Amino acid sequence: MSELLIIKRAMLHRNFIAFKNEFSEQTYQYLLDRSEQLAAQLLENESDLKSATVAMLIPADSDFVCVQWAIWRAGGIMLPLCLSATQPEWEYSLSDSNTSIVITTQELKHEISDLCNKLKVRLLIIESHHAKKEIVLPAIKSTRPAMILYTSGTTDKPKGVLTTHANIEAQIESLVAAWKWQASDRIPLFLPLHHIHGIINVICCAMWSGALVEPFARFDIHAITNRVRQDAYTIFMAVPTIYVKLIQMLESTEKDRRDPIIAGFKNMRLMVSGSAALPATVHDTWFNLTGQKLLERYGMTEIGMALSNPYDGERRPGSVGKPLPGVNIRLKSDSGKFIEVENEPGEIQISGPGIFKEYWNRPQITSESFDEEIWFRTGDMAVIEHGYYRIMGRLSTDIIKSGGYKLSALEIESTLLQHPHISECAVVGIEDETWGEAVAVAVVLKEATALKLEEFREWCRARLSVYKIPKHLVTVAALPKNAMGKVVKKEVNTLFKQSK
Ligand code: MCA
Ligand code: AMP
Repeated sequence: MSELLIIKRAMLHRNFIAFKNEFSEQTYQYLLDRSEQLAAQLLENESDLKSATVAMLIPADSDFVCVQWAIWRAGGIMLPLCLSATQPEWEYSLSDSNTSIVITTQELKHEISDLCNKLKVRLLIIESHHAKKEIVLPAIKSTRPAMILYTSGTTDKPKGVLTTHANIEAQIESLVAAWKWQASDRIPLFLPLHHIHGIINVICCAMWSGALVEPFARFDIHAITNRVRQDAYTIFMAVPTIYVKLIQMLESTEKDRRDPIIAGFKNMRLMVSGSAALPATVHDTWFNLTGQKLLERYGMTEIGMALSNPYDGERRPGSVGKPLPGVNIRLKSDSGKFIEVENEPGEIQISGPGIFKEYWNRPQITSESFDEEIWFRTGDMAVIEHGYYRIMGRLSTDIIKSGGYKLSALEIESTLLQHPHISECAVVGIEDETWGEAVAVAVVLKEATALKLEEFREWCRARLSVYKIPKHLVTVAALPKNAMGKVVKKEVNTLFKQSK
């Protein structure tokens, strides 16, 4: 049987522990067996899912990998759903992706069963034990589509980013080589599993290497630092907000308890930050506290990881280093020329085997996102300084990065416009020490109405994931507009600075 590379890699480490928590542990052999049986459940009487989309609503533990591998081994495309998303957000993802099966657990099924009925989608509940059945799995070529992840951008609704097995393998191989992943590595997993930071950088790299993953349902700072204190981990991957929260926690913890935690961080072989800009002050504070120089890297759902500070060598605060193995990069200036010197800013364009295949069902947007068909236009500006790339910001003010999540101001605005008191609104990201940027909204109210922040946030809760809910609100008589009638986001941002 011709198996995917990630499965072949797991076969090299059959007896190693892949997942472990307080109560149980699972070997790679267990993941292989269980994913095979789940693949049989998915296939029913078919011989190949023929690239059907299978959405997974599965908690972050060994079952996540079993289901992921089962979908792949049965010939499907995995679509991991955000566990904390709202019903309208799930409905959008399932409909837009033409999902034909939703796979979930006994505990979570009640949350999604009505929606599956409404959309006439098959709902499959994973069983905790399977009678072992002989099955023949289809041969899956690496050029076949493997995963859809929804990402926000400059369109109002999120777009599905489709990657093939070959794209994913290239993304994993690049990181395993650059960051020297080993079978002896142990990593905590607390990042959400509907984005590549958690799926590729943590889970897939670990599984490729025969390493051990300790999952947490969320970023539980006390449980995680308790394990850090016990020297449980060799490697750690997080977004800047998490380092800010760890610094706040350590600085407010008594020395007796703090010192062993700091020793645990100091003993790790690698600590990585990414998904948003790591302020140089946070890099320095972390170094002064723990002696660890955070390795900052830059990536994107469409391209995987592209730039990284070195594993060996200078890790420069405020910089994202150099291209990772297999990644080609160029900077294009406003005037359309390619930049060949240092200190001149340009848009980052990336090509290579890790670049996604297409935006799901959006051929026009896909083709507009590439220059000369192979260079993906990231929309991020950068400059080279003394040999290292530094990210300068994004071309679009409609994209917000909060807590490591990429948010579309347009998507949030279109939801907020459904509020009965709002006649117009403009969403912006404003600087925030903990979250990087915090979502803020300026609203024009309908006549004789009022809006209180707390009530408004409550209204948002049923419609938007928690990180998309505005943290700040101002009411204005009119939104600042340019001659074309477009809201000027820079001026809305200034408005918030003045209101602080
Ligand atoms: C939560 N809260 C927020 C936000 N999120 N407030 C403002 N802005 C936010 N973004 C509030 C909640 O309303 C709640 O308030 C309180 O904070 C606690 O919420 P909770 O969700 O429990 O927070 P947390 O568990 O501490 O979460 C923080 C987090 C999480 C761990 C940093 O946001 C996270 O996992 N972020 C990582 C996302 C990620 O993986 N991004 C990678 C995308 P109250 O207490 O009042 O109710 S992939 C990517 O970007 C590319 C490819 C790359 O390069 O990696
Ligand atoms: P996503 O769409 O969630 O994959 O987010 C990708 C975006 O995150 C990139 O286009 C950047 O804007 C941002 N990003 C990721 N890593 C960094 C970093 N180290 N510094 C600044 N921005 C980053």
